[in-house]
Formats: sequence, structure tokens, C-alpha cells
Amino acid sequence: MAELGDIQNEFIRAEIEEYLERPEEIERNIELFSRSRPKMQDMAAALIDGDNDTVDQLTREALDEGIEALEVMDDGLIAGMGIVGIKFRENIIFVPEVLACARAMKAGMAHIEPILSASGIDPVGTVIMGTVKGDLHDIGKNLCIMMLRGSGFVVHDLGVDTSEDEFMDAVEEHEASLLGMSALLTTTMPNMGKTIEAFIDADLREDVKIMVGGAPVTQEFADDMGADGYGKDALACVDLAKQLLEEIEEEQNA
Ligand code: B12
Repeated sequence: MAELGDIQNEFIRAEIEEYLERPEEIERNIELFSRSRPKMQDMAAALIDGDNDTVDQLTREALDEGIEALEVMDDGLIAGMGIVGIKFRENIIFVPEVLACARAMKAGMAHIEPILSASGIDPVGTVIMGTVKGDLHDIGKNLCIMMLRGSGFVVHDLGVDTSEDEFMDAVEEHEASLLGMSALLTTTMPNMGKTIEAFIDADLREDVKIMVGGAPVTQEFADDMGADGYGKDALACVDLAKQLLEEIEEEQNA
């Protein structure tokens, strides 16, 4: 089993030692950072520190050195945001600090976006993506969009705070067969179910497969609200989108 001392970056070691209390979170983060490259640890440290210039520079350097965009995303950016989330939950940092971290995350994502979004393959399907009404979190949704685009999907991004009508109008306008909704707050999660209800009421539910995701969302919650699928991360989102497309084809051929 990995130990704290196996992590090279001193800042990350100190963050884990000082701020993490739950044994499973300590173990997960030690495991994660001890196997990641020093540059990824430095990137995560800069993100936790809200230092967008350094994140920007390290992301560029990492990609120039040939490190895979997915590795930069997982081991550098998402790993750093994981610690930010814990510190936010424990009231160690507050909204202004988290905003600085989110800005740093976006500075890094700006460099991986063109790589993850460049598929070079024929469009496989059209997806409407948005964060539900009342919710302003968009980092996870944007990562999903990058990965979907990179896998050949045409994605129309409705942004954050998306109403039921906006989702329905976009599906109709773009004749999309897939809809993805993101929610990060337990208070906004029910708006996914409300949107699905709105599709049913408007007699549009049969026209579209609906996938849901976001940190508080679970498979059970997705099933309860009548979604067609749940994905735990951006990779799972792409797999799910492909699987739902296959289901649509099978239904059309039946
Ligand atoms: C960054 C952040 C913010 C930033 C958001 C910036 C931005 N542009 O997004 C700011 C500072 C604005 C913010 C504000 C608030 N936040 Co906030 N925030 C976070 C934080 C730290 C990280 C979220 C994040 O980006 N994660 C990284 C991404 C990569 O992960 P992800 O979003 O989960 O996405 C992945 C998967 O879930 C999945 N996925 C996501 N969407 C979808 C969609 C589909 C279809 C699929 C298949 C998959 C999928 O794939 C993604 C990529 O792998 C979380 C902590 C946490 N643990 O989540 C709190 C957190 C979500 N926030 C929280 C809170 C309370 C708030 C505020 C209410 C705080 C306040 N008092 O004002 C406000 C709410 C504002 C609003 N109306 O939305 C709480 C929510 C608690 C709860 N139970 O509801 C959390 C959990 C922190 C905490 N533990 O207290 N926040």
C-alpha cells in the first residue's frame, strides 16, 4: 500500500496531512497522487492553490512533453479539484477560493479541450447537454462535452441553469436523439426528474434518450426519476451515449 511519503509534492503531502480526515479519502488520495507523475502533482497543487497561471503553464508543458490529455485531466486537474471539494465541504475554504480553483481548472481545460474534442471521425449522433435549473456548476458537464465531441458526437451545450423548456426546445430544434443533464447540488437534482416529466407531458419522451450525471447523482436516483442511463464520469458518459445510440438503432430495427 502506498504511503504519504511516496508523494513527491510537498504541498500535496501537507494538504492531505492537514485537511483530510476520513480514512477512505486519505487512502484514495495517497494512492492517486503517489502513482501520478511529479508534474501532475505540481499541477494539482497549483489548482488547489487557485493559481491559474501555473496551471495554464504546466498544462501546456505537459501536453508539449507528450503526456496524454486524459492523464492531464484525471491526474492533474480532477485530482486537484477532489481535494478542493473536500476542503469546501469541511468549511476550510469558501466560495471565493473555490471560484479561483475553478478558474484554474478552466485554464487547464482550455488546453485539453481542442485535443479531446478533435475526433476526425464522422458525426455519430447529436447530444444536447446542460446543467439543470438553479445549478451553476459546469466543470464536469464541460469535461463530458469535450469527451463526447472527441468521440464524434455533435454536442449542443445549453450551459448552466437550464430550464425544462430550454431542454425541450433544443432537442426539437436540433432533432437530437440524446439529452444529457448535469446536477451538482442535492437541491437541483430533482430538476432532472421534473425535466423528464416535462418531456412526458409534452409527448416528447419517446423521441429522446436521457442520461444524467453529476457528483450527487447515483444509478438508483437515475432509475427512480426515469432516466435512460447514469454515468459516473466523462468516460462513462461517452460509453453510455454510445450504448443509448445502439439501443435507439435496435428499437428502430425491431
Ligand atoms: C467548483 C465548485 C463550485 C464552483 C462552480 C464553478 C463552476 N464553473 O462549475 C462555485 C464556487 C461557483 C460553486 C458554487 C456553489 N457550490 Co459548489 N462545488 C464545487 C466543487 C468543489 C467541485 C465541483 C467540480 O467541478 N468537480 C469536478 C468535476 C470534474 O466533477 P463533476 O462535476 O462531478 O463531474 C464529473 C461527473 O460527475 C460526471 N458528470 C457530470 N455531469 C454529467 C452529466 C452526464 C449526463 C453524465 C453522464 C456524467 C456527468 O462527469 C464529470 C467528469 O468526470 C464541489 C465539490 C464536489 N465534491 O463535487 C462543490 C459542491 C458541488 N458545491 C456545493 C455547494 C453547497 C455550492 C453552493 C450552494 C455554495 C454557496 N454557499 O453558495 C454554490 C451553488 C451555486 C449554484 N447555484 O450552483 C456542495 C453541494 C452540496 C450538496 N449536497 O448539494 C459541494 C458538493 C461542496 C460541498 N461538499 O459542500 N461550487
